[in-house]
Amino acid sequence: MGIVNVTPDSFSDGGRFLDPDVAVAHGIELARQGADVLDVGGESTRPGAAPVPADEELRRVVPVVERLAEATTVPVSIDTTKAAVAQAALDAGATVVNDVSAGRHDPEILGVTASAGAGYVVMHMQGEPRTMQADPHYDDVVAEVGDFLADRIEVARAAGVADGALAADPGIGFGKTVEHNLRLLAGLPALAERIGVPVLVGTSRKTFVGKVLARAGAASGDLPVDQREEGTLATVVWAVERGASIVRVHDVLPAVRAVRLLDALHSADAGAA
Ligand code: PMM
Repeated sequence: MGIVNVTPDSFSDGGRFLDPDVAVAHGIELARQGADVLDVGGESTRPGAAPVPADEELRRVVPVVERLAEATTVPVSIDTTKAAVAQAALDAGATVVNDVSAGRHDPEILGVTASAGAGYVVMHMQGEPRTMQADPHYDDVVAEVGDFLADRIEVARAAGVADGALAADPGIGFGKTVEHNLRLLAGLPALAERIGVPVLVGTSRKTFVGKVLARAGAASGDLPVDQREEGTLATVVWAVERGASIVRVHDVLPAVRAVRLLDALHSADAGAA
C-alpha cells in the first residue's frame, strides 16, 4: 500500500503533495513502482495533529482520488475517519476505506462502506491523535490490541461490511511507546491468528524506527525522518515474514524489492525441503 498524503502537516511528507497535480503524479509513480493499493489521506494523524474540517478534507482528497482511479488500475483507498469523506471518495472511485478510528469517530462510516461493498481497514489507536502519545499504557499490548480489533471487526460485520472485505491493523505509533510497537511487531503471528482477517502494518518512517536506531548507535533521541528508510525496510520484511498481508509505506520501490527477494528465498526454501 503506497501512501499519498494530501496534507500540509503529515509527519514525514506534510506539504509535499498538497497540490493535486503533484499528489496524482506521485500516486501514479507509486503504482508504477509496484504498489497494489494507493492510500489517499487528507487529514494528518501524526501525534498532536489538529482535526481537519470535513469540507477541507473533501477539497483535498476527492480530486486526487478521482484522478488516480481514472489514471491507474490499482485500487484506491481513502484514509479517513469521516463518513462524508468516505462517501465522496467512494463515489469518486475509491474501493477501500482505511479508518484509523475503526468506526468510533463517526459510526456512519461503517454503513457507508457496507453500502458501497467497499473494503474496510480497522485500526487500533489508544486515545486520539491530539493526545495519544501523552502516556500510553497497556498491561498486555498484544492481547489488548487483539481484543480491540476482534471487537471492531464484529461491529463492522454487524454493520454489513462483508467478511472478505475486512483487514485489521495494530496501529503502530498510535498511542504506543517504542516498546509497545516492538512488542506488537513481535506478536504479529499471534495477532494474525487471533483476528482471522488480513493484517495491515504501517511502520513507514515512524518515530520508533528513529528511536531504536538512535539507541543502537548509542546516540540519544531520534534519527531524522529522512534517515529511517533502512529501518523501515527491516520492519517491512519482518512484518511480511510474520503474517502481515499488507504493508503501508511511503517508499514503495524498496519495499517491493525487499518483499520480492523474501519471496524468492521462500521458494528456494520450499524447493530445498
Ligand atoms: N499511519 C498513518 C496514517 N494512516 N493507516 C493505517 N491503516 N495504518 C497506519 O499505520 C497509518 C494509517 C500515519 O502515517 P502517515 O502520516 O505517514 O500517513
